Formats: sequence, C-alpha cells, structure tokens
Amino acid sequence: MLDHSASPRLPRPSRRLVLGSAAGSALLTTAAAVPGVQQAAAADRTARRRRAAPLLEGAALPSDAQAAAAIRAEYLHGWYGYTAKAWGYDELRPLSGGHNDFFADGHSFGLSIVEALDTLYLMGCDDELAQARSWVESNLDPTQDVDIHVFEAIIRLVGGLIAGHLTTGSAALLSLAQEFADRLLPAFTSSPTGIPYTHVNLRTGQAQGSQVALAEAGTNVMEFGLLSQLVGDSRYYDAAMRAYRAVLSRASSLSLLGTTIDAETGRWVDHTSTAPNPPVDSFYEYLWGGGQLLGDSQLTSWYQDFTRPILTHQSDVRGGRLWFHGVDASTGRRTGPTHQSELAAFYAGLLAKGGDLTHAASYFRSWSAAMDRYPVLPETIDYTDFSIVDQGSQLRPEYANSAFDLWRITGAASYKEAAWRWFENVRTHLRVAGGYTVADHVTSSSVRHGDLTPGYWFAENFKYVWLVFSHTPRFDYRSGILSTEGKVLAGAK
Ligand code: DMJ
Repeated sequence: MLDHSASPRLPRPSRRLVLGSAAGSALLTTAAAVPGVQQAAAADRTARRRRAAPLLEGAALPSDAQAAAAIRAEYLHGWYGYTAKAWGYDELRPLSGGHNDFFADGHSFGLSIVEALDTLYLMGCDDELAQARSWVESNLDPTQDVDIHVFEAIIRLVGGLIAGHLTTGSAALLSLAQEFADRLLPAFTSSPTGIPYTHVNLRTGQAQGSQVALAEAGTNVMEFGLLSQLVGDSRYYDAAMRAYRAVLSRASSLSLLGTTIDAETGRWVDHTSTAPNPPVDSFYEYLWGGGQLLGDSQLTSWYQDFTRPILTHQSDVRGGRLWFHGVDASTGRRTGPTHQSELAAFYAGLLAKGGDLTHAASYFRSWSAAMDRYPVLPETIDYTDFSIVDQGSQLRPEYANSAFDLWRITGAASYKEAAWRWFENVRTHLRVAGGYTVADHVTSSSVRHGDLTPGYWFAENFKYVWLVFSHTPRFDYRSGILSTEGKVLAGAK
C-alpha cells in the first residue's frame, strides 16, 4: 500500500476530476486571440459539408458491443502474432516472422510484453495477462550491460511495469520498475544541470549523450512522480522536477523554448520552438499529465504558462485549418517548413484535457481532413496542401489518442465515429497474417507494408479505441489518467 506519510515532500495523488477542470478553462479565454480560429471552425463546417467522403457518411457505426468485440479480436490477432514468432524479444517482424531488438542489438527486454500488460488487463484477456506477467517476473533483466535510451526506457519499461503493477497488484512488477528507475537515475544525477543525458548504461551507470531533445528532458515526471509515491522515495520525482526546472528557467522572454538543449552547459543547441511536433511533443503533455496525476499545481500552472505562447505565436491557420508552425523562440518569427508530423496529432487531445476545446476541436478536424486523403496517415505532411513529406507510416496511435481524449471529454458522437473510421482504416491497410505492421510507403491510394509491429502498438493503438467502445468496468472513465505511452497510471479498477 501507499504510505504518503513516509515521504511528506512528495505530492499527493490528485482526487480531482481530471477532465474539464477549472484550471484548464483559463486557456479557453485565449481561443479567440488566435487569428483565424473562429473562422477556421466555420470554414471547417463548410468544407465538411462539401467533402466527397466525410466521416462515415452513409456507413453505419456498429453497436458499441460489436465494435469493442472487433477491436479486442484484432488486438489479440496482433498479440498472438507476437507470441507465435517473437515471444521474449522486444518486437515482432510480422511479415518475415523475425524479431527486433528495440534498445540495442543483442539485448532484449521483452518490450512488447511489458507494453501489453495493462492493455491485456483492460480487455479482460486474463489468461494472456497471466502468461505475460509470469514472463516479465521471471525473465526481464534490468542489469544488462547496455547503453539504454533513457526516455524510451522510462515511458515504456518503467511506465509499463508500474501500469502492470497497478492492474495486477504484483509487487514484483513494482520492484522491477524501481530497479529500472534506480539504474536510469544516474542519467539525471550525474548531469550538471539536472537535464538527463540521453543514454545510460544499466550496469555501470555511465551516462552519455548531452544534446537532449525536449521530449527526452521532460517526459518522465508522470512515471517518476508516481513511482516516488508508490515506494515512498522522493528521488525519482525530485530528479524529474529538477530537469523540468532546468529547461523552463531557460525559456525566452516570450516563454517559448528551443527544441534541443545541452545537458552539460544548459545552453540551447537551437532556438526554434517546434512544439507540438517531435522531438518536443510530450514535454508539454507531462506538464499537464503530471499536474493531474500527482496533484502538483506547479506543473499545472507551468502547462498553462507555456501553452499560451505556443497558441499565440505558433498557430498557423491555412485554408480554414489550424496547424502549428516552428518559430524562433526569442522573436516569435516563423522558421522552417510548413511540415506537420503525425506525432503532433496527440496535441488535439492535450489541448482538450487542458480545457481549450476550441483549439482542440479545430486541430482534430485538421487531422481528420488529412485522414480523408490517405488510407492511413503518413508520417509527415506539408499542411499547406496535404502533400506527403515522409511516406512511411509507423503504425502510430496519436490520432486515436486524441479521438479518445475528445470523446471522453465531450461525449460527442463525431469522435466515436472518428475512432471507428481510424480503426477500420488500420485494419484494412495494416493488418497482415502475422499481426499488424508499419508501412514503408503510403500514397493517396496505396500502402506498401513494412515489417515491424512497434512495441507501442501493444500499449496504445487499440487500447484507445477499445476504451471508446467497451465501457469496461476495469477503467474509471472519470478520473483515469494515461501516460504518453498509453499506460494506465490512474483509474485501473
Ligand atoms: C510512443 O512511444 C509515445 O506515444 C510517444 O510519446 C511518442 N511516440 C510513440 C508512438 O508514436
């Protein structure tokens, strides 16, 4: 059990309703300040009426029960593809039947199993969960002599193990999460600024990689803060907060941040704010998520303070649609190309959670318009004409993540329809006999398969759409909180 009294410096878990909070509503007032957004909504409605193939026009949405059953069956199709050919390895290659080491060649962490733990629980796949838990408890080795990517290890392994612990009650999973965190901690504590090095050797604690993208600097307070609460040891939370402070104290006079910072000198490597695109994206997500999960008002107010400038300086309304442009953090002057990464699609959901439904809905419509043009979303588009910049499609969850967030907050049927359309497109185009795969080439009318089921597929993609349709009693829809990797860090029942 949690013993908060053992660690008075730790923030307490939030009992507040996460959705539509008063704190977030402060941002609602900024909606009208962004030029073109109100017009964008009107233009969007007009465009929607004219579109040749609008969301589900003429197609019936299945019942919630039918949809949930279909999604669960497809998740298990992917799961059994993995268990048949790649069990114990990080990732499956579903076309060839091979496998992939995600962190380092020759080193496996059974990543897909760790990623799947809480999804299997939510979906009621209890036999599969027992098998997965047993493998992790008996085989996962946090002591390997390998340089590991700190950001990925925190969101996937530490987060996955904590979510596994919360959903199964396994003390061994929590213990493994703590052991990984202990071995990752030198990346933070050996840094002169507190900004974590990108890599650390799990056995020796030797850290390296001082040029740190913001997502890598800031996407840790949810896992580390919760771990601190669970084990009564503030070191993890303290390290995460020190890293955030180190970055945020170096904001420009416009309260904008660069994209990459040097962990040793604290100097910006560049001066361009590329939010919400990668490699910044989840830096802001964890200000909000950490604030809610940990009941930490400092994080929540940082989220508000550092989100307003993004909306003010980076919003770019083109053809009635909201996108985000890179800017010089010091001057607010626009820089770089008009590209948008699919990874940024999560931002619609984040804006909604932060209380700004106007921009959230507008940005989601922009991505729905991109969905109209392609079988599945390409990795990167030029938002001025929807042309493809990067023709891959890495089986990503961000659009579904936002559909889930927006549906949960508004209850609007349009987001449920969007979630179903996304699921059907993925099932049609990225399902193969051995599971689900990435695409290495997408055009407006075709998809050429690659050969990988990324680990996050087991944590995120179908979990979001399952939650939309299943009404599972295993999740508290009112107060549940998911990490950037879709891990249920609060609200498992
Ligand atoms: C996941 O690992 C997480 O969602 C992360 O925040 C961003 N990228 C992938 C999925 O695309």
